[in-house]
Amino acid sequence: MDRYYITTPIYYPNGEPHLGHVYTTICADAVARYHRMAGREVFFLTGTDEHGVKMVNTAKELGVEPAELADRFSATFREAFERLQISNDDFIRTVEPRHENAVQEIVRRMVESGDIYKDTYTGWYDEGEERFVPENEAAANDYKSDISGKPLVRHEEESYFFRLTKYLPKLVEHIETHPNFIQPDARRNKVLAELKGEVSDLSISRGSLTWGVPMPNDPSHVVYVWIDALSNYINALGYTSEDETKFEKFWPVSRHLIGKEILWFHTVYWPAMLMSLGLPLPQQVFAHGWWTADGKKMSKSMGNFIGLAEVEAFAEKYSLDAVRYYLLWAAPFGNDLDFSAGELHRSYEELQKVLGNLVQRVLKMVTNYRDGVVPSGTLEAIDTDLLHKGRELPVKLDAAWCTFALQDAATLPIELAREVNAYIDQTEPFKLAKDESQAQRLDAVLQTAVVAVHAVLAGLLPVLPEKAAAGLAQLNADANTAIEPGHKLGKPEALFPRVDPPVD
Ligand code: ME8
Repeated sequence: MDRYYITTPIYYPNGEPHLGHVYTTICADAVARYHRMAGREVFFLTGTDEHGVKMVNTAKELGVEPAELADRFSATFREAFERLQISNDDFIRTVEPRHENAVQEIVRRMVESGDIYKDTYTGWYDEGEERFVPENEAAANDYKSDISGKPLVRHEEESYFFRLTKYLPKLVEHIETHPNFIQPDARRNKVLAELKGEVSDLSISRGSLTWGVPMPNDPSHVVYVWIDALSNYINALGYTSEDETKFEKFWPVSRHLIGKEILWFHTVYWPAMLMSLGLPLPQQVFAHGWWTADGKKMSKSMGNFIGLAEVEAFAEKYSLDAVRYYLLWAAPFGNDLDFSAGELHRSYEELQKVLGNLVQRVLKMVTNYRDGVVPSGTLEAIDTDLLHKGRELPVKLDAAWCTFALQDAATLPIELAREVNAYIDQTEPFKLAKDESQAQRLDAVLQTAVVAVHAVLAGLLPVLPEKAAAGLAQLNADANTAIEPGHKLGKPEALFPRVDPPVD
């Protein structure tokens, strides 16, 4: 069986999740649901990244220990994802022994291959983003963070380094010969251009920190964020543990879905680390865009985000499925997006008017004219055309899901629903029903419409798991049912009740 491994970033549990975290997780969830439905063996991983300065600083501000902060908000993320019906197969926390042991073993192996050495590091440091900023970039940004605008801090300390530069030629070659490795294309080109500039070895430890995984060769240092965080993707599969079955199954058939701000780490540090371990590289890293507010990235450090409570209030008002639809619908996947309650409402109305009404309309006609039983008629060109489009939908959807064209994946079935509505307007079954001599024609139209509606609903299942399943239940069917003449339909019920527009 085909295997498919998809991951989200592991999130910092230094506060509640916000729209950005929910976005990546819901997108990954939809992809995971699609591939499961397509019969693939899927492993979907998310989790929390609990070590590092960011956690220590927030803990200090709140007057708690980092471990307490991590426990509290990691649970908040996990519970939020449960309420949002995320179908992850695992949730990894970087404070778990399974992760910490693996990080130590990974560093041990890197030390053994001669890829780790001790030196002094001096440089500009962005505390919000937890990274050293190269001199030229720091100068270009007036020694301020390009994300938060806060001043960069001068750092000098003893540190262990990873020989990143040793792997750069091999990495550039890999990126150039595997065009799908980094997507979208524009982002790949940016990484390649930066790789051709100045890149230095990577500082991977801190002596000044105690909140982290101790370096196995020198416990006075802790492993610094990126080796700790990135290795979660293989540690969750049991890499270096006694049971590597999952690792053998799901590595490297992996796709990392991330926000664009962490693309460099995922496409430069992570592959180099894997090369040092002698492991194959993941199949793809896909970087999506940012939800912005007034043109700035929504983030915890900026405090300008739509929080979990707001997301859940929208789900309460419109249904969770409608929020999922909006997130995928709002922009081509990969682009930045701007949250708007008015646009969310507009996308809901699309579901209501195009999809909800269609399902009602077709079910009611079959109930009223044919006692709810799917008839059989002689098909004309207009019917077979529509049926052909219904059969093409899964092919188009597979291409969309496999290339992370998630906006298309959400809207292609709705486009078909629009065509079914147009087909009904054109064939006018309500008029045919009034003319006994048109009974056979009516049979063909109703039969065609039901089959097409079934295709629409089946195609929407990964995006609207509840609503599409409810629609299918009204058809007395599931995604795999072949709608044959004689099939008895269920009762029509409104899928998308009327909701008041937002007041501005
Ligand atoms: O970076 N728009 O964690 P994090 C879209 N722990 N997506 C957004 C977003 C926004 N405005 N804000 C956040 C970390 N995200 C590290 C990752 S991975 C080995 C370690 C999403 O809590 C997006 O997926 O800051 C982004 O990459 C992630 O949350 C960052 O979450």
